[in-house]
Amino acid sequence: MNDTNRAITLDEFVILREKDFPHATGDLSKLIRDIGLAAKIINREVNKAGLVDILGTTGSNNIQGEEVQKLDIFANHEMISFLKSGGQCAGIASEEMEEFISVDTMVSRNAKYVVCMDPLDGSSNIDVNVSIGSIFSIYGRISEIGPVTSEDFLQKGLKQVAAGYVIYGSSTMLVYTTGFGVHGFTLDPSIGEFCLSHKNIKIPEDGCIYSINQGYYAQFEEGIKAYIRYCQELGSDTSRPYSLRYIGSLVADFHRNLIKGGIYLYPRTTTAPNGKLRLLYECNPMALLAEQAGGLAIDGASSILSLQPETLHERTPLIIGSKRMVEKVKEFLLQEQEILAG
Ligand code: P6P
Repeated sequence: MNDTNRAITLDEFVILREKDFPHATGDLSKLIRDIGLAAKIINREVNKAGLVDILGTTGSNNIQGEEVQKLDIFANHEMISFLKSGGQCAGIASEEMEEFISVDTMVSRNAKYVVCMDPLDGSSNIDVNVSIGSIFSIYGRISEIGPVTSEDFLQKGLKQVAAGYVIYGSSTMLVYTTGFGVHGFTLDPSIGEFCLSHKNIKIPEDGCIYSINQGYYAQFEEGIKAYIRYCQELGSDTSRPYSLRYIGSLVADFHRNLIKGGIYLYPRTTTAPNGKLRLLYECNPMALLAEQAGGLAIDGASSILSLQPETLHERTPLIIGSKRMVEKVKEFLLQEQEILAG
């Protein structure tokens, strides 16, 4: 709260935080506000999905071979529309589009930023009323002016200038970072504004919740199997057995762990050797948020943020959450490597 003890809106907050950037022009603030506007429209449709003909699938599959939900397409369209009209985004890469697009309008073609996004993650949960989310990652473009290039998008996660997500849950929240802490805003429907509700979020260093699809247990590498067994054992030194919580929605599982402490794992499997989650618009933004909040994010061995993307939709294993818990997984994986090395 500020001295007038009223809520601080997202728009006010991003303007106030421009002082974090000595040469701020306000462009990044405008871009984050544009994403907030799109999120309000998506939220409206997500909240009434059961009432209108927007549930269900489009009957088509996306480039990942996954059934495309009508709300996926709607969310992608709305995000693109607001990013285009806002004038701060020169190009967009999306889970819903095979190729990136240049925003070739007078105001945008020389804009400073590009956006990678998963406009609606976890959309298979829409029809059963489980929390879903939008994920975004913002980079400074490398090309100077004109149409964007793949180089503008294929940047390491540590180069992100901002990242965040919107969770459409029991309440709708926007959580973001520009590299100066992680801040959460809750949508107040009575005024249609995201209001600061969680300033400078820090993930607990340890936790007692683990999120993983144990249905793939037989396909995991031995180190991951050993960690799962560790979570399930009685442990005098820690609060084990941990609780298994797996929503099937990365944003929802991540958000719970961010607030309460915990770990989310989507490791490689024998049938998905690079895991399922995409580096550019799922893992990198979540990894920046995790590290800014004091947590860790690895692919098993390396920091997610250090990975050099080669293609727009490449996948990576993801182990993300409370620092101590991620470090424990790394220990088990290192032990497995030592055993294999004989
Ligand atoms: P599985 C949703 O499709 C998603 O990308 C994440 O949000 C979620 O955590 C994961 O996939 C669920 O995948 O294979 O466990 O159904």
